[in-house]
Amino acid sequence: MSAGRPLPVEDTHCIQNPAVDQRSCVHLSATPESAVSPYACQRRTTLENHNKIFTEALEVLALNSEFSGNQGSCLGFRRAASVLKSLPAALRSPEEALRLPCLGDNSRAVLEEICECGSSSRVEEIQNDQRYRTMKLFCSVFGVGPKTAESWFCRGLKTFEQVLTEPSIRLNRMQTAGFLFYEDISVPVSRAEAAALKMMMEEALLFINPSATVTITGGFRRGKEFGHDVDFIIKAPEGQEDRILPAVIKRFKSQNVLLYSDFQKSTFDLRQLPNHRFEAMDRFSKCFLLVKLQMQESRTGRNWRAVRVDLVAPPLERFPYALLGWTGSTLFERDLRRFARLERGKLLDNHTLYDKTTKTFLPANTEEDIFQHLGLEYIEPWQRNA
Ligand code: DCT
Ligand code: MG
Repeated sequence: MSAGRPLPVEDTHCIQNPAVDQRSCVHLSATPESAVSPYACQRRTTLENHNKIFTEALEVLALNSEFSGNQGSCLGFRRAASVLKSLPAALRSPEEALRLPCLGDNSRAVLEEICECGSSSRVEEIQNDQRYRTMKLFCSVFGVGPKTAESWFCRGLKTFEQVLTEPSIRLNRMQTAGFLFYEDISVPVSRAEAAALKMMMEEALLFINPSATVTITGGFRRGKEFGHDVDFIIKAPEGQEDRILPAVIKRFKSQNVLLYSDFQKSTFDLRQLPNHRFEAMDRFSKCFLLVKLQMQESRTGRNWRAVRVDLVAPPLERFPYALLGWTGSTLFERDLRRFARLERGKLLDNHTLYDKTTKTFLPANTEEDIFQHLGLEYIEPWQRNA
């Protein structure tokens, strides 16, 4: 919960109102067609953002709250930005925002100032703040999260050089790779590069098990042109899922294209109920890789660049839940789960959907089945950019 003025925090909404679909929606105009739901999974959010000037400012505030360990405030600003991203047109006045859900007083104050002055003094102050700038720089390294970044900042470190020459700092394997390939990893991955990586994956699967298939998930499945990594989900024949990723890693190693790998063995249990904590990772077999992608020419003078690749291999029967979870966006997924729990009495995560009333697991062959179980209109992947 935020330390200062309370912001809209998760789960405060509609607890007593099971008919949220109609009643909790806020109307932009008098017609019900323009109602905006407080749940991202009831909004269609494409990549066409008409309110960038506001959403970029709110995202700076969200990141600043995250760096301060203020999760409630961070989520409040992210939700506000997400609502604005879903609008079919730019906000014309701060008064319009009064009719929108998820916009707390702090978010509204920022919108007002931007409408009046063209920018937010609070956002500018944050962007010039040494702590914020240093935390952002450190967190841009693969393997460095806000806690590590903060501990480095609190020791007076402000540059990569200072971190790398500080004798008391011991980098882990991931961070070492992060610094080693920083130049490559900090350049966004293009859709064409993601397609080239998919071909590498397909070649590896053809060698390992020709019945296995691979699908791009994450931002690229939502239509993004660039991403910080490429996310893949593997559909393996029944009972084969736990063998696939170690075999892919072995194949990439033998081809000398693997720069780093962190394989996480499956701890998946058929009978386990969905996890209440959104932040908890799923229990499927997965790996986080740094892969060499062949290129014609490179800024670094080599004929390859390092790219981050995440792979997940769920059991066949759980594929639709995993695909839905790994497609994102993060806020869309968070709201799907929140909606399931608060509005439908169901528990959802990347593994399964559980009905608390009937105490049953609900089967799904497709993502559409999951939306149907939840009584939600189907939202296409390219409309999940919440
Ligand atoms: N995800 C998940 N469990 C994990 C990791 C990710 O459910 N352990 C989900 C959340 C979003 C999606 O997978 C992809 O994650 P990211 O790559 O972090 O997000 P993105 O939307 O693909 O962003 P980018 O385009 O920058 O890669
Ligand atoms: Mg991604």
